[in-house]
Amino acid sequence: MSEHPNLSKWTELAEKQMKGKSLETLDWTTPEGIKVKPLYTAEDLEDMESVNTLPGMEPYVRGPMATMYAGRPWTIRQYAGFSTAKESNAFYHKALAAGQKGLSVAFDLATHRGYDSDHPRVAGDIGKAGVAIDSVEDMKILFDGIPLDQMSVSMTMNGAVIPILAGYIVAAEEQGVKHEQLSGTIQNDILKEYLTRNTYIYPPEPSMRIISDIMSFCSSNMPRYNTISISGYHMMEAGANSVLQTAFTIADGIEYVKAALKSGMDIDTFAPRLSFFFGIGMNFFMDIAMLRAARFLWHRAMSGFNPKNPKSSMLRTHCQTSGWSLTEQDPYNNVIRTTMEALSAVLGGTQSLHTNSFDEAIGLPTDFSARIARNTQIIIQDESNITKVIDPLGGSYYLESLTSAIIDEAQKIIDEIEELGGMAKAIESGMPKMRIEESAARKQARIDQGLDVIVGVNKYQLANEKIDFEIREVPASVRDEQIARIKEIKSTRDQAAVDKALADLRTAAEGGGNLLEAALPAVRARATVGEISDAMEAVFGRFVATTRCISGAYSSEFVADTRAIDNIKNRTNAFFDKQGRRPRMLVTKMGQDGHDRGFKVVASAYADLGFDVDISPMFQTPAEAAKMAIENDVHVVGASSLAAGHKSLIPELINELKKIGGEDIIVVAGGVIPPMDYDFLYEAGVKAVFGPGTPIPDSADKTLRLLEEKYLS
Ligand code: DCA
Repeated sequence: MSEHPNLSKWTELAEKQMKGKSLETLDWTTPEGIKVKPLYTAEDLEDMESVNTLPGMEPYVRGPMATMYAGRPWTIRQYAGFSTAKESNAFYHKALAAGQKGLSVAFDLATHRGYDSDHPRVAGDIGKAGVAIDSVEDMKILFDGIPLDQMSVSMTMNGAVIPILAGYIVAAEEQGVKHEQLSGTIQNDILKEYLTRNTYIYPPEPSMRIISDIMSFCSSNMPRYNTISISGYHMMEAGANSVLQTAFTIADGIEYVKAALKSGMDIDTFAPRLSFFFGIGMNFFMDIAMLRAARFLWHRAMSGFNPKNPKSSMLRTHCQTSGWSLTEQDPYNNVIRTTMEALSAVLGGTQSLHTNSFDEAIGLPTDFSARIARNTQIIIQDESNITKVIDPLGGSYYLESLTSAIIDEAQKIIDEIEELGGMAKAIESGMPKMRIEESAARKQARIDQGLDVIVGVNKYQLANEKIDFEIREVPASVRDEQIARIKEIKSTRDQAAVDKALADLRTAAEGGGNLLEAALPAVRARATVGEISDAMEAVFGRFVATTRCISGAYSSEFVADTRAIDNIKNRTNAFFDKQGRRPRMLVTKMGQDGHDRGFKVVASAYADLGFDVDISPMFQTPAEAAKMAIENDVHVVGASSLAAGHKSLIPELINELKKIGGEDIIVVAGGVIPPMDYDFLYEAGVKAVFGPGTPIPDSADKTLRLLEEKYLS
């Protein structure tokens, strides 16, 4: 008979197998700062508050529903949208026929920021990173043949949330669907926009009011509708580790609850329809634990508001696999990454899931890549038998320990935020943004040193990268089509009715009523998204963020081998000795692309490497970026593009530079740029293109070489 497990005997045996090396060398500290041992046992679970609970019961660690997937699997909900409403509608029909269960609409950046497609600021953005919607006529086409009383529709919209939600409601009315029949989710999470995603329009205070107005309207008129999707996803994509993602997301949730209570609502009227959205990365067990910990923390936080309805403290969430973890190099590896991340979300107990397409680091998903992404979920649901048992990892010594560790670490940050006066105040102080950026810079440094392995990027790279699949491109004609439709709508509508409705909306914005309710007549009268946004902007103003950047985090992660960064530092110093100033670079983002992780990480890392770095505000036009480059007398401009605007915005920048005497300024580009577009950019005058996954010392080396050739040879 085998002996009863005995930990000290195991230690003895393991140490023997370590041949003299200490067992502690097998410990690993995660990016969250959590120490992970090579073995967990029952001893680790003693006195742990979060173990030994049941699904569907407080504190919901094991899932919000009693039967979870054994009763009903999660919703396969793929986030999609591109080009025109007609093209996106056709894509949705195909996806639903092939097994997708819920819709999730991606809007283009112009729509997010409340600009109609004919606005000059957004010429490079129309239909690129999502579908272009200018009026309810576009909304009706988007949902043509999709019965809105039966299909739950999620819409990722935060900035222009009033005209878009009103557009969806009116499109449903015109399908004969009543408000109370509508089910779905609006993202409506503005705090994280100031923190990471940047598709805000108005300043924080009126934006928080918009959220309360939506909660209030929906709780009275649309009881099946989730009024917010409190999102950590974008924080993860911006570089937040799992503890930061959990803490900031829960803290955002607490802030929304406080705002709704302050506006006079009863907790149980709105809290059951708060929902969440988490990003799932490649740290497999960590992110399973994260979802379990988040449910515990939300229940704990909500208990403080004394709800009567148990649903008020039940965290229900959508998850998305990480776009950031996808690589342009050896891209079929992304199928495997997404499968791992999907499993993590499912084992963590998500209610709804988006799995990314493998080509997303290169371009927009095609029908082919979208099918693989969707089938990843269908195969897990239908072939693997994973759905048969609820929270199958519950009780795992390791997983429960991780769950408890995340609870403890995230709670400390939540408490810190409470001390600062809540999340809105914390965001004002810059604390969460700095923490996320620091986490991102450290992660980049670990990747650049090969400490965090990414197959195909810093290990087992392919000698010859070859794209052997189709890439979807959105034609520039989408903008012309949208402009033509706006013209037609404006010429056929009752202008007096539009003017009155917009005036009434302005009055509501000034304090006289619910904004969503006031926007409905304007939408019915065919006012456009831009006009409705402008009416509110006239009262609220438009928010402009200040762009700040951290320093020191990137280079301080280089401890083992500093040769790559020392080489660059020596050369920037040599440049200074010969030129009397450091190589100076403007890092900029043009168009409405709000992804700021890449350009922030590049800016802070280049500064650590001895460059003088200027960082432009977000949402620049090419002319504004060129002007800033001249004014700051830079040697080089680095343009970051992640939203498919590179082919119009970057050549325009070069033209604008030429126009104002900046033809000498070197332009380099980075971001999600398909390799087949590189030559186009080189011909336009771009001197180097850095795709996703380029190690920073490599891009800095190449940029510096361009400068050395020009100025030092
Ligand atoms: N037994 C019985 N009923 C169940 C079970 C079960 N095991 N599981 C789910 N259900 C019910 C739910 O209670 C719900 O009914 P309700 O509307 O009457 O409350 C219905 O089935 C749908 O399930 P749910 O878990 O709410 O799934 P979704 O409708 O897909 O909603 C949620 C998921 C996260 C709450 C939502 O906010 C969402 O879809 N978010 C997506 C956000 C998104 O797409 N973002 C894109 C970036």
